[in-house]
Amino acid sequence: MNPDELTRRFFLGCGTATAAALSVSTSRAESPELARVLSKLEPYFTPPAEFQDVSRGTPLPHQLSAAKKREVGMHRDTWKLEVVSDPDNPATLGKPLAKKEGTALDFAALLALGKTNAVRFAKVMTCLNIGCPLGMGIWEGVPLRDVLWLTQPKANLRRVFYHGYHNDDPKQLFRSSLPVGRVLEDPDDLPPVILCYKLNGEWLDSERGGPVRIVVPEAYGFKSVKWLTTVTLSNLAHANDTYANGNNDIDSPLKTFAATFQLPTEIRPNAPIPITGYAQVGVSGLSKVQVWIHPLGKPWPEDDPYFAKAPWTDATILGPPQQWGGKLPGNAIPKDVLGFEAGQPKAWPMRLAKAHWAVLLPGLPAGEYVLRCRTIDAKKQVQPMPRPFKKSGRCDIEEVKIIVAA
Ligand SMILES: Nc1nc2c(c(=O)[nH]1)N[C@H]1C(S)=C(S)[C@@H](COP(=O)(O)O)O[C@H]1N2
Ligand SMILES: [Mo]
Repeated sequence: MNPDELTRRFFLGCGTATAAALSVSTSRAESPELARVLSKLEPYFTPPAEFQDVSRGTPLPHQLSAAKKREVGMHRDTWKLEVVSDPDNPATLGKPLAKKEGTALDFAALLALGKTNAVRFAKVMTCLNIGCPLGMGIWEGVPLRDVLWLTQPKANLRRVFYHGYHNDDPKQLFRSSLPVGRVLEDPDDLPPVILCYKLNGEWLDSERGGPVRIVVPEAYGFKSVKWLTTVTLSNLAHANDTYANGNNDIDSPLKTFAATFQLPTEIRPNAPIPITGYAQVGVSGLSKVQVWIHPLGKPWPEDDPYFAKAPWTDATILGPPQQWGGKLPGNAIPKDVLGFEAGQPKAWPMRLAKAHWAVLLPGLPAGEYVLRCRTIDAKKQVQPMPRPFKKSGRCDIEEVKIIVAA
């Protein structure tokens, strides 16, 4: 990034910054310390090949041979989606999409729906059990409800289950589910649940779950099942997700939290300390990122486990980047991305996405310290609240040891 771009992003910060705060930002943005760390920021969107992979399976489905992938439908030419009634809790369907009836949906039919109905939206993919997001992308596909309606459901439909190719081994089944209402309607301005076939403008590759995966905008990764083969429409009244094993809270929408990027390795005494990081912006949005440095080992009152009484310093939330990264075609935001207009976000920071932040802290005497960062969401809830439990998604206040030495 060039220095003007850095200054501009730093400047723009959150739209609510006051004049006084901005003048502080300007002088900080000009500091060489901050410029150096800002120039090393990750791109906003992740190139598809650089997403982290946490898929299960032996062998991993995306590592099967090209011939095997073709055979089992993990190729655009052979992919078939079944949308059928649950034999144990039947939904009443006029026309199931089933292989044996020759009515399963193929890729050409999905794309034909996409011609008029495709949607695109930005979303960060995060595993409920891993601290950092796996990647940030623009996901594109057909709303699942458009395919669901092809089955002419009449009644007795309460839950939608779905799973992907799992080596024909029941033990490897990875299944997730949603209440039918979430599939049919989008509450709270959320994008629809989609049958996704493109990421950052390119066909969804095999490692990311191609040819087709589910993407649930507001959910953690386990709801976004890869190598999709089967949707089961059911009258069961509750979830049956594979991820319910392992004590996971499977109804948890994305949380807001902050984390730092790598800190400078050498911090000299009394030299200003530049810090950058990202925030995941969950369903409750993001209003602030704050940091606090405390001497290592110095006690903190036990009745304040979330450090609410600490002297936190506001960081600057960086504005939208000029270069979005992610290997987007033509290096630009594609047309008609939900939440964007003329290639620019309508609101910032964007929900269900990432935001970058930076701050320059005053120097410290030699010693060992703990750096903490936290978010305050758009509803004024302070991390790790309002949902501090680990098994509903990571949101612990990050603690990083820093050493200031001559
Ligand atoms: N078929 C299938 N889909 C899956 C999984 C899997 O193991 N098999 N893992 C899930 C989990 S736990 C996560 S966090 C996301 C990760 O998405 P990614 O591998 O594209 O980063 O995929 C989800 N979809
Ligand atoms: Mo996950």
